[in-house]
Amino acid sequence: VIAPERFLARVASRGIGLASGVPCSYLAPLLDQATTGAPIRYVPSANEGDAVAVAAGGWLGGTGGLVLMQNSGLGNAMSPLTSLNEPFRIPVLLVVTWRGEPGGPPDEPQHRQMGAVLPDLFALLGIPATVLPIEGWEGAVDTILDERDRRSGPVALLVRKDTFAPSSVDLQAVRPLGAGTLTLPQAVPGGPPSMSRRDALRAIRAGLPADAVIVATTGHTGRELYALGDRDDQLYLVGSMGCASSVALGIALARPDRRVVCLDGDGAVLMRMGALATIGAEAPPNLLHVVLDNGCHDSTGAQPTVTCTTDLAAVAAACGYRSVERIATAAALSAVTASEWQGPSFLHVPVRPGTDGPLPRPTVTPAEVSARFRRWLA
Ligand SMILES: Cc1ncc(C[n+]2csc(CCOP(=O)(O)OP(=O)(O)O)c2C)c(N)n1
Repeated sequence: VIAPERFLARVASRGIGLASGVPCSYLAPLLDQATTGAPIRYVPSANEGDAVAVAAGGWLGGTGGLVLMQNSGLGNAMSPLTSLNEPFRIPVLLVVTWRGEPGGPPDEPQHRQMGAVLPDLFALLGIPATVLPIEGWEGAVDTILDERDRRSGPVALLVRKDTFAPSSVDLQAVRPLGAGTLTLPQAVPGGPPSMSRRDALRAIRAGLPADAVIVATTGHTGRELYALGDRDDQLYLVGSMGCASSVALGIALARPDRRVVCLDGDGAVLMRMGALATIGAEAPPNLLHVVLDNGCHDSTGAQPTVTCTTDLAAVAAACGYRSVERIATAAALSAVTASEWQGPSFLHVPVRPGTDGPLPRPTVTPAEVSARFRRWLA
């Protein structure tokens, strides 16, 4: 069996500094060791897709990413793997358990179907995947990481039962369980929003310090930010809806010296609301999460979301964000973004649906956007 600390040390020596994942019992020793934070920082994500996005953010911030998951969660990760890692050419090492392997040890019925198709699924996705052997595991790790570097994309190690030696980590001592104390924000009067999305973006950019980087959610938000002026310190996500805040979290953890701003949409936040809980728990002081809430999926034809009955600011407060504010005017928005905010900070910004003026699509490709963003941060 493989000693989990040796496995992590090996991948750390290949430039991996940030891990994220969702547990599988096969990976328990590795997860216990990772939870100690040595030699790799570990972020427990709410689902496997968020974990892929956190690792992607780490890479953008200059450190390699590792994702730990059960194969039953591969479907959750499909959106960022195909619409974040692939177009932006973001490498990541996936460590995926092979539950339900045909001919393998007896397993639960819910693993049968995914177990049967797992290697074929990776092959279809064009993601190199190989079983992590116990004999000669170091060579297998090195080979798959060489492949990661060669293709600048995801690669996977498939992990069988009893691959890792039990760990001696006392989890309760590392990350004690327990309830926190919560302060919910005051309710504010409703009424139609006065700001447009473009007003809000302009106000945010005007307020931010020069060293801040921006991660914009997919759809019209990224395009509208681009319309205001293309910059190397702006990342316009396409696809991977809901992953912007996890990408921003990864960047914020990899680069604690930089201010990181996530521009999110209400539909996107609702799609992956678990990310708010992870951000609240990791508590990066350099992260500002702005939700431009137009109450609809504006980018796809303004179909309503449910934020008229869901208080996203209260959700963020309940998840442990350090400060939560509701902001209704451009002047207030500039003032807050220019202030010495202490994150994780959440700004709930009601905006009008629709777009002011033309909305060009970025002519830079996603791969160019991520490469220059990473260079800028370095
Ligand atoms: C997983 C996934 N499902 C659907 C889409 C299609 N899509 C692109 S943008 C968008 C709407 C996003 O809504 P919101 O976050 O509220 O931002 P807004 O469009 O209002 O600016 C949708 C549904 C997608 N990109 N990814």
